[in-house]
Amino acid sequence: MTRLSRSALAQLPVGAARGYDPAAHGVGILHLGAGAFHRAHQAAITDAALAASGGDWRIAGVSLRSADLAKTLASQDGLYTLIERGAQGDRARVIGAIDRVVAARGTPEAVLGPMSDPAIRIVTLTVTEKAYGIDRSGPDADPAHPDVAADFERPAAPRGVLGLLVEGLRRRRAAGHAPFTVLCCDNLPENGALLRGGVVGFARRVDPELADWIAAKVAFPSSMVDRITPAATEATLALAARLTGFEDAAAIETEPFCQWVIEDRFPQGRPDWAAGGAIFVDDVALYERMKLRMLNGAHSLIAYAGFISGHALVREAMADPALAALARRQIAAAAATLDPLPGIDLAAYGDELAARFANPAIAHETYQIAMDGSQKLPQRIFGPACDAQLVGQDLRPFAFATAAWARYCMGRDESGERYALRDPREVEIAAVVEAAGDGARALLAGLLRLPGLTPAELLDGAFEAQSAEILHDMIERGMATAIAGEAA
Ligand code: CS2
Repeated sequence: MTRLSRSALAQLPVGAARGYDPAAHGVGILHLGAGAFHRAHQAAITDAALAASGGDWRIAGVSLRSADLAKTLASQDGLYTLIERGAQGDRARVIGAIDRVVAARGTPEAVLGPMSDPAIRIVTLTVTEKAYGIDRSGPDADPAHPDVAADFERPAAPRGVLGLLVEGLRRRRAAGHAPFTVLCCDNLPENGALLRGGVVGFARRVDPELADWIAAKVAFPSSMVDRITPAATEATLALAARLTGFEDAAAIETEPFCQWVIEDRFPQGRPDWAAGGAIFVDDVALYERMKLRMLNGAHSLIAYAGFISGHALVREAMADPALAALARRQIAAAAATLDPLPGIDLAAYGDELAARFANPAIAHETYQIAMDGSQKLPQRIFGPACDAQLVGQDLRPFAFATAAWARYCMGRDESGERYALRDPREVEIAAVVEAAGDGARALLAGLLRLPGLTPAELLDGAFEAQSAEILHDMIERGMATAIAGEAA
């Protein structure tokens, strides 16, 4: 079978490409973190924008960890197949928005070169919560983060996200070029303001004048991104070949749903992302909170409770009536903490979430979502729990999700088998687990008190007591029984 490449575009089945010539468009966006999520979301929407309205807005992607993707995409002229999988069946489309992907590990110039190029007008990011190194209480750069600490020492040869952005902006300023806009697309609350705090804070320590220039000149719009995208497997590649007739080693699969809500602050211009379905609003915060609390909060509950009770996939967890009921309870409890959103029916949004989680065509691993809990729980579970507590709303759903995370932190399944926690704070977590022995109360207290993790108002009160009692039950009777009891 022939490998996907530019010359294949004309031979694709009808509708499998958007019909514009990718090579006719220059590069205007640098994207950090070119993994499956970016390729299923921002790149797909940019593809639609290029087809509809043109512009020099193709994407140079940066892979911060692996070099494989860079090589594979290079051998396919940057093209890859995106398969949407839903009730209507599978639909494949070849995406032409990515010009190239470069591997940046150990070669900061691969990122700094394009950042210094005035043709790059936007830098977008999906690097995951843990990669930033931002102290959220500031927000400010977190000197305890290994990348931040290393980059403070050698700011001209950075390896971390904040260091790269600051050095890139320093070079732009030195060359007399206008700065690029920085668009965060990770699942963090008020992600634009957060990243701005981290970047300006970093710059403040290495070059205070540069910090003032960034604070005055660089736009950091917030954005809310949503598309459930599991890791690709061999089956994904085989399906892509079947649907397009071309071999594709970079194919990915995703759900039909796709949402991108963006604050419209792009001083150097932007693609016509609205043509690809993006929504531009003045303030993204309400949408972000809705998505982080309702979707991601329920996802985390399903991931921890599902993983421990033996469900490898989210859709399998949703086929367990008791766990599905708890997922719905979580969605409703999260919705109750939100201010109304213009034009959005939260109940309908919640129903849609449950249907998306149950999508029989999407194999999304609970273990994948369980990763990095210490980076996710604050905005997904603790934030809404604080708001719920303020108005006397029942805290039980949030306590149950917290207990399920704590059970997962024990690092052993119910048959005693060990698994890797995959959390940047796993050494601290393991120390708490070790010290607590089998005591649910001590374990929960220790985990909640990891420095900077839990808001003070959730400690020592009903929330902590309830979480500890539920954790005790999960350990004593097993997760499946705890779930069934909770849902009854
Ligand atoms: C998930 C998200 O892995 C996770 O933590 O909750 O990646 C989720 O699938 C996306 O935010 C959906 O838009």
